[in-house]
Amino acid sequence: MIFYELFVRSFFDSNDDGIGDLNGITQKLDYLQTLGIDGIWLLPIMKSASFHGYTIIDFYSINPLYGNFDDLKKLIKIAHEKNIKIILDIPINHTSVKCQWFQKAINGDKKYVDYYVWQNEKTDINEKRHWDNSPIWFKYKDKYFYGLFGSSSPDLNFENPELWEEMKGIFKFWLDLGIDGFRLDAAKHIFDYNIEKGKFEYQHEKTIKFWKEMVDYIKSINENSIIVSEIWDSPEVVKKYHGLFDIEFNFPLSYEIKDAVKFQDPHLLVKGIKNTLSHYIKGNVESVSGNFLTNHDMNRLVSELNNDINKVKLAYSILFTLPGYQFIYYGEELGMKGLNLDVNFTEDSQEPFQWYENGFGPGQTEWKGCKYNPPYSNISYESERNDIDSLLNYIKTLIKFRKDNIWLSNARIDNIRNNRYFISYSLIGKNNKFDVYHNFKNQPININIKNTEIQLLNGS
Ligand code: ACG
Repeated sequence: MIFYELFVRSFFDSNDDGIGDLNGITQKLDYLQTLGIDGIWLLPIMKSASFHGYTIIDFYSINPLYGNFDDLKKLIKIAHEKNIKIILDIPINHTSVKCQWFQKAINGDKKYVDYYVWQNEKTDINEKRHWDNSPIWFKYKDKYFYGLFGSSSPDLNFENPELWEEMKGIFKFWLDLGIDGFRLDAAKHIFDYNIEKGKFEYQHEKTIKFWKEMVDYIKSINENSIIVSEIWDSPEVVKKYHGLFDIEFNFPLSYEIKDAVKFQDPHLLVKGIKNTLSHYIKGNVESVSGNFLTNHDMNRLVSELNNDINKVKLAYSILFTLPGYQFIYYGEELGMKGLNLDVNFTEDSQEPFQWYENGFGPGQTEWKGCKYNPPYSNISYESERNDIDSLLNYIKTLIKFRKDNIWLSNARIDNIRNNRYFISYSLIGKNNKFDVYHNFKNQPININIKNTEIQLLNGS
């Protein structure tokens, strides 16, 4: 399966307010179908005060700027007619400070006080987030609350069993509307603060127990639902969750592919494959690897690879010749640019999708200016759709290759070899086998395959 990660605000605007919306996606389903994707991952669409939507005010609502429930149902219906599934991003680790639950908690409603994590006698309110030193304790009126993702998003307290039931209600609500599954935001963080010890600590066993119950519940409503987990961590941590979710995002592989291409070092890719796809080497796949190069938290690929389009194409060739499913972040198929210099400030990789070369036209979103993707950059649907050499058409070809060879998703990897400039490996299915070669040098190289000298062009 190939998924398209879609930021509604930036995609297509159906009502001329400059902000993308659900009807806009419905209008552009033909584009997505022609691209060849099988599923859309909608970034959060619930009511939220933040531009990205990860701070939810009401889990049972749709951001009015994006549309209403009828719009969503229509989108799902037409997407299904085109064999496209819709999965929803669902950030349940925290709420917005504007959420009614938090407002009631602040006003002393006991039920909701227990929904959040408050300072106790052991708390060190100066403790910082382990990966970037951001504060995690915030004062609201007279109390400090725990907010791993910042002052506007207090963490929910999953020690409280009532919340487990509340969450099931939320999953059911969206499944009943026809949603095909979920992208579980911040999945490793459900139990990451040890209240008894008064310190930050990942408690993976407890988190796994929580998700097992949620996954079983979701599957009891729709056994075909698709559950994707976001666990941004080392392969060792990701492995703890193997088998729990249908698809696991493979963050370490995304780094290894990009670094291998950037530094022209195939050995890094060998390392990435061995460390993160070992289950495909052993042929024992419990959770599908969700492979991607970039997402909304990261630099866009063209910027990451210093505008070297050959390297960009090589990275995509690698992505589409590994087992697992692929996720493409919107706009990446055009080669849009953007740098997220700070993980707390992600607007620069979420710029309006560029439909037109001059920067305006029907449906073009313009909720923010385009710092990285100004008009007349030759990065637009209009300029690329009929250009046979465009990145858009390159990616379309790769998607088509993948769809013609569905067996690749579960292929076993064998015979991984590399030298200074190339890597080769075999992908093996029940009745099929491909030998894959990627050339990392910026010029053709000669290699010997079965006693025949073959020239490998720059790329794959
Ligand atoms: C998700 C969303 C993101 C969203 C939130 C909060 C969560 O995609 O858009 O933020 O709803 C951590 C979390 C992820 C989270 C990102 C932003 N993503 O785990 O769930 O932060 C290290 C840490 C990771 C960390 C990553 C961030 O371990 O946990 O992700 O850094 O850079 C090696 C290591 C690996 C290390 C990496 C990178 O690979 O093995 O451990 O990861 O290097 O150094 C949104 C907004 C935020 C806002 C929030 C409320 O974007 O600004 O605050 O909503």
